Amino acid sequence: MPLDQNRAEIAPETTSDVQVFHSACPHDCPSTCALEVERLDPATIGRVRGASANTYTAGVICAKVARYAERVHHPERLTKPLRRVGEKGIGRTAFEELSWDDALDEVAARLREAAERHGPETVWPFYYAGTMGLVQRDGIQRLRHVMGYSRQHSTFCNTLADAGWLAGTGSKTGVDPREMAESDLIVIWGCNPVSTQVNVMTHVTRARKNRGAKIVVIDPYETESAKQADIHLMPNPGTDGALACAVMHVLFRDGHADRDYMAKYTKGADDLETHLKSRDPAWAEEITGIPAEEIEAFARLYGTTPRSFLRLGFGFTRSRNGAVQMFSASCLPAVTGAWQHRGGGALYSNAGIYGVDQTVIKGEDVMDASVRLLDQSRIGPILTGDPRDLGDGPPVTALFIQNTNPMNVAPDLGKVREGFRRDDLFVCVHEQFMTETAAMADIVLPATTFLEHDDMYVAGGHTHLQVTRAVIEPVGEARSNHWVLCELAKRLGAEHPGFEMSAWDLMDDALKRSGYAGAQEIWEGHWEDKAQDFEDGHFLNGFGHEDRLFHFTPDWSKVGGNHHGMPALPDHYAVVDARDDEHPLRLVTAPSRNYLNTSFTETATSRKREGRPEAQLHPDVCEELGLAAGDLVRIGNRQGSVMVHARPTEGLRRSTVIVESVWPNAAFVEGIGINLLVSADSGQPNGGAVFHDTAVWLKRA
Ligand SMILES: Nc1nc2c(c(=O)[nH]1)N[C@H]1C(S)=C(S)[C@@H](COP(=O)(O)OP(=O)(O)OC[C@H]3O[C@@H](n4cnc5c(=O)[nH]c(N)nc54)[C@H](O)[C@@H]3O)O[C@H]1N2
Ligand SMILES: Nc1nc2c(c(=O)[nH]1)N[C@H]1C(S)=C(S)[C@@H](COP(=O)(O)OP(=O)(O)OC[C@H]3O[C@@H](n4cnc5c(=O)[nH]c(N)nc54)[C@H](O)[C@@H]3O)O[C@H]1N2
Ligand code: SF4
Ligand SMILES: [Mo]
Repeated sequence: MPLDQNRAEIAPETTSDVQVFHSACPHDCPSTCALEVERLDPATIGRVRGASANTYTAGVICAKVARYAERVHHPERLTKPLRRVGEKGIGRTAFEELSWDDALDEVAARLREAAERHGPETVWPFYYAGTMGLVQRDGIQRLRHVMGYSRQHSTFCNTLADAGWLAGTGSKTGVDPREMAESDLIVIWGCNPVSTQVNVMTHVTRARKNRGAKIVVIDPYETESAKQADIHLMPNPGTDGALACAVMHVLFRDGHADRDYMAKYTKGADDLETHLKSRDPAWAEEITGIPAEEIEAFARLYGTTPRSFLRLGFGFTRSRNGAVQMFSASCLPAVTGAWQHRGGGALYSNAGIYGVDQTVIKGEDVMDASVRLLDQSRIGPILTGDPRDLGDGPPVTALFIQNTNPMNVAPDLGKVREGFRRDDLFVCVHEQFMTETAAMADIVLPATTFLEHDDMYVAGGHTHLQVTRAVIEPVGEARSNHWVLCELAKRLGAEHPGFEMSAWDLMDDALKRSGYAGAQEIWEGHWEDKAQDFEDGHFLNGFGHEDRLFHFTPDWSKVGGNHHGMPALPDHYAVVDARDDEHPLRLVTAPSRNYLNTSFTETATSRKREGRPEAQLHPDVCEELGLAAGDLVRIGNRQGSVMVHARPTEGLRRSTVIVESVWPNAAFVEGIGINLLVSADSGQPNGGAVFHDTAVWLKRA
């Protein structure tokens, strides 16, 4: 088997015994840590550490990536192309090995056949965030656009958060996260950084040590981050809009609103003040469950601390009203003018600062906007033929999947499973492991990890652009996404300059087009810091909208087409899956610490640390139902029910249940996971999955 022709040389050797190479964490985590990887020999890595020279990573990474050798050199890594000869869903024993040439020929033939029969839109290249590298993640777009295959609306993760942030600020940028060290108050809102982006805590800890900063966490349960906070506000899920309004009510009422700032930098302040009159802490207590005194105290603290930093996460946007929740929270620093102060303001994401031109990587030059757009979070309804998604178009009869595990992570899992089981659906999955999605495939192709291919990374959670080279040779016959796409392109007759270039050259070309130094130069320096200056980071030269103002009265139609009924001002937008007599609890499926989505569910250490899927329940609820720790409970709604073990805990409200995720289906007693209960409804105005927005019933199993 020839080596990957499209891959640059692996990193050159250094002199010491164990050689250390720069890399970057490819996982879908805002931290995008700068890494130092020990290479024991050209095929083997040792420990992975955080780069201490990187001012954001500052030498710290999460435990699961520190032991990445366990994942790269896992005995169950896929090492050969496979063809399914047995039943769908069983796993490895249902597959036989075949050569790369045969496998690629077969995939190309099946995609061609499908397109000949139903038209190219019947083929759906499906991808997400297994690697966040700009070349290896997004190259699939090029094949899609050249071939006229169905387009994908990527809504698993940040669609609702983006919509809400953009509505007010108009720009996907914010304050440099390193400034948190200079804050006096840090509000961690709807995120759980101890688990989901550990480096936030490094900078939070600095503020606490150096300045005695106060830490507030706003989360429906007592996460590890909440345990470290001075104040934990515990809202009912999906009610942060009400909390934000009540806080602003107090800010106006008690003279903490900065009228000069608002006059200069914002639009709609008078309407806002009037609107907030009726939204006092007592009103918000009814909705959020947070006692009015706690809201008052938090508002006072926020209003009297100029250097107040909001670290806004994704968690509180994963509901039908998620965009409004994010928008409402983002209004706070525009009321107090906290944006003007070092260590003040807010950060949701800095993904908007990089401006890397991905036209060639994604083949955007040949994209036909009239080709249908399928919403990835609705893969269940789509594969089961929902006319709301397919309209007059053809059914999806061929899926080519890279970088995602929809059989676990997608909403409405019952339909996803039903869809994948269809006999008339051809599925090719390019994967590192025999995931439950790969097990449904007709052809499985082995994929490299980030340590076996070249790529470049931007980060939402900080400001560095990083270029990496492969550190080790591919494991077995694993090949990169880019290589597979180029080989398929050849066989499908897909012509585009991007298929003639190596991953390295694609990167180099994109960087130079975007005004950066070339790939080699950045790789040698490990990263380039694209931090904005103070004025821009704090929007002191104006916000992102044409009028340069922050909008308290957003134009939702500019953010997405489905804006009917959305509130004109920050508010509690009561469109969530509300509790009722039959469904008295609200389910939140927050990420678990030792998995990253479903990545690492294959590693023994993560599995051991997580134990088993559990429902965290208030002790009173357990008592009512006669439940002891470890008893099986059944949680359900109209979509179905799943069984998990009960874990009584004081750290949540009686009406909230937490099942940390994302476990393989096979970890559940009945072989189907928590996303069975999550709706495939999309949030307004631009879509977005609603993973934490589910009313459920619960009983002893
Ligand atoms: N260990 C680990 N790290 C991860 C991931 C993982 O699976 N595991 N996933 C990665 C990915 S893809 C992403 S997008 C990020 C996401 O990371 P975060 O931004 O942290 O978002 P979530 O993890 O979805 O949710 C964070 C918290 O929001 C809370 N939450 C849920 N609903 C509400 C609400 O209505 N209001 C409020 N105030 N809080 C709410 C949840 O309880 C949870 O503790 O993390 C990344 N990092
Ligand atoms: N219940 C619940 N469900 C959720 C969430 C939640 O909080 N709760 N979070 C949601 C969120 S925020 C997200 S982002 C999605 C994420 O969902 P996914 O993007 O599907 O994330 P993973 O489950 O980690 O699956 C990524 C897969 O890509 C593979 N992979 C990694 N690198 C490469 C590569 O270079 N090439 C190829 N071919 N494959 C590769 C990995 O082995 C892994 O199996 O899940 C969503 N689902
Ligand atoms: S904290 Fe996030 S970015 Fe850093 S190593 Fe862990 S998963 Fe990767
Ligand atoms: Mo995500």
